[in-house]
Amino acid sequence: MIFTILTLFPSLFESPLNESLIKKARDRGILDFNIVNVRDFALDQHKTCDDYPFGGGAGMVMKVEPILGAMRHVEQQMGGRPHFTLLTPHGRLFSQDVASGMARRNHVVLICGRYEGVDERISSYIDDEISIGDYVLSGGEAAALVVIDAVARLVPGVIGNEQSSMDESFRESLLEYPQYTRPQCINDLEVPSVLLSGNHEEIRRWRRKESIRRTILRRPDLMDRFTASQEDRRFIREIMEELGE
Ligand code: 6GU
Repeated sequence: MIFTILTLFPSLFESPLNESLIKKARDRGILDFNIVNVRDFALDQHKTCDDYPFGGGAGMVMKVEPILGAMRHVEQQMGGRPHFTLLTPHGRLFSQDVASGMARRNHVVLICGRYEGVDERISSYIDDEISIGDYVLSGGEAAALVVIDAVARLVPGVIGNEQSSMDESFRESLLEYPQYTRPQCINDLEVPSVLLSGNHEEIRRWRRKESIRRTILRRPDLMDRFTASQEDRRFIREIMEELGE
């Protein structure tokens, strides 16, 4: 899978895309990255990429022509029209489902806008607009890295099956259960004894209940699209009783 990134700050991507999982996937030829400097496609001598907003107001607006120039360059380079996504705070919300959809594409282009915005006419040329959450970033670059990380781990071969089942559990809309490793005791903080019992069925039940407890306490919104089994409904009743005590 190829990610092309259109940005005014190409150097921001150097280290994050050359470490760990993504670096290994690159070395194995599973992922490829193509970083394009939008400034190279500015039309004037000064390489201007932003300008004052029509109608007045604070901040600058990113111009359309340099982005369009970079998009045409990518089409010619790749011999076809890839899927173009603009990263912007007013896009639709990124999620595990959006990531799965992207992971099925051969070539995704991520366009990093600056936070004050891109000239609205860019929307006539792109396929999707995505935001990663309800907070303000100074540009789409950090968001692009989030999207790349989430999508890359869904591309076959990038990680083992063990990990991918963890990503699946988020689609089931429950938070992960608490994890522990050695030592068994740190400053009086003990590992829950059930995890040392060797009883796999008891461990499974404990983890399931703790996943549900966390979700109820931290992300009650996720419970709306959770379909509980008979066992889950019993756990929910128990958790509610425990909370009431
Ligand atoms: Cl994609 N861009 C910016 N600038 N801010 C954001 C965002 C994107 N997603 C959340 N906040």
